[in-house]
Amino acid sequence: MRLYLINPTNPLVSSVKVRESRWNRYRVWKPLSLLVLAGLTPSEWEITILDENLGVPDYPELPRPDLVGITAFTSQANRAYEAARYFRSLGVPVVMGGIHATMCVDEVMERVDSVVTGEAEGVWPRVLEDTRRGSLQRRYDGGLAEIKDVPQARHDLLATGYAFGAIQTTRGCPLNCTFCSVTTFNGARYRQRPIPDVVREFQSIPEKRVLIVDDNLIGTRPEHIARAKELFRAMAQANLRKEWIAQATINFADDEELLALSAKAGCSGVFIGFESPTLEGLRELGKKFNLLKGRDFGASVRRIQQHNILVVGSFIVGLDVDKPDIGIRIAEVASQYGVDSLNLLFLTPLPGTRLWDQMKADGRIALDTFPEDWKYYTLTYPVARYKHLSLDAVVKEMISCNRDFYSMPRVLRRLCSNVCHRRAPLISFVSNLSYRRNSLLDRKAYADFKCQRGNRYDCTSGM
Ligand code: B12
Ligand code: SF4
Repeated sequence: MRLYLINPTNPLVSSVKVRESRWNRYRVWKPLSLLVLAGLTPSEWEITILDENLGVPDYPELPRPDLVGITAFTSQANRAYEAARYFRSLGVPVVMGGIHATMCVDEVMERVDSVVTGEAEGVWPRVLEDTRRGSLQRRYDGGLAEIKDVPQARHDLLATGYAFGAIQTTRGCPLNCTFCSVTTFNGARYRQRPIPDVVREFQSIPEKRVLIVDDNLIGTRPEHIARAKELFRAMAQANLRKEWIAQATINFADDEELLALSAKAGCSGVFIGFESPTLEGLRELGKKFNLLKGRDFGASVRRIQQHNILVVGSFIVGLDVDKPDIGIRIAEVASQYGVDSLNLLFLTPLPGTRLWDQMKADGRIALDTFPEDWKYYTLTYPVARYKHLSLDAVVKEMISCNRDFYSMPRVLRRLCSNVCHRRAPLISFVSNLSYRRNSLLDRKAYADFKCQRGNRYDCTSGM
């Protein structure tokens, strides 16, 4: 039995534009969901993973499969439907799963033969067995998996073409920020994989550099942090010889032992959501964790960097509290905090989030011709009506923030500082150049976007 697992591309995502910016070669990430599905697949299936981010295959040239499985974030949904249409026209059954299929079941049901909602561990073997018997069901619900059932991902199947491998060590997040779908999808209970499983899987990853995809690697409670320390000790002891990057909340900086152990285990960078430079902004987003009284973000960033760990700071523009000049303010605050790279995103209502429900109720979702408009839900296009910022204004804030933070003098200043402190200067420099180049590409993309979609914002600004 032949199985194709497809990761659809979205050409509007700047980090997959490898031809336009060679720095993006370092930012095409492995579709871990498909490696996990492959790990759940019995050996009688011959599996091919087709990651369209490395180039869309010439499907008619490929042998006919017995089943096609497609994953998709919301921003990939359109391309997922195109691929599904093609294979269904050949009479090949198509099953779709992942976050978009879970949040928009009805839309997806209309376009594929079968939908898997939730995490796949509990149901994927049954999907395959039903396919083999010719009795594929219309819908399977995996719900939340038992964390011990998460298999070893098949890292051997996509062994070339990427700068980073990928692994997951925990699922779920208790924080439930308004704009984020993780708590709805993976649950509020923080589930941690058994440490020996994680170490064994790490050892099977061919790349030297690895992205740990966890939404919050260390968790929030003392028992989570204790487990993170245990994991880091085990990783150091296993002498993995890997450098890895991960996502964490700012409490990562609060525990010296945790920082030292993570560095020893190979941590070279963390991605931290600061989200807003103002308290009102943090309150609006429900980012309770960053509201800790008396927290000095600059000092927190420095404590992390002292362990030779780079910090990428993520911020969001377009909050109800954001007024003109928020872009420059974010660039200044990010520089004050001393982050090594800045990732600025538009506030985007993603289906299944509290923000979606609120904006929908308020009639503020500007791009709502679905599924066509999903391609703009990359967080790099303004898809909503913002309270104090028109379409032009919010785009201007994005551009001015990136122009300021990634101006050449600032990039070089950060490079010098990282060289002086021997803090992964090369990685940081490449990351800065990649963000800089992508922000230039995005500027061009906004002009095209405005021509094609600008009329949809008629009632923006000063709502
Ligand atoms: C790693 C990651 C990335 C990587 C992507 C790597 C890749 N190609 O997969 C990068 C950094 C590139 C990325 C980019 C983006 N991401 Co992202 N990302 C994640 C993250 C943190 C982990 C994903 C992951 O690997 N999980 C581990 C695997 C094992 O879990 P999984 O994907 O859920 O798969 C399981 C099930 O969903 C299911 N399943 C999945 N696919 C399929 C397919 C079939 C056939 C079946 C049966 C089952 C199935 O089975 C799997 C095992 O249980 C998630 C958060 C999260 N917790 O999922 C956000 C997340 C998926 N990202 C999100 C977003 C918004 C984006 C961006 C749009 C914006 C951004 N800049 O962050 C871009 C879009 C890129 C694009 N190409 O369009 C949102 C998506 C929400 C949505 N409705 O789409 C999430 C949920 C985060 C959030 N805050 O809400 N992301
Ligand atoms: S943004 Fe981060 S902290 Fe907030 S709910 Fe999502 S994963 Fe958790």
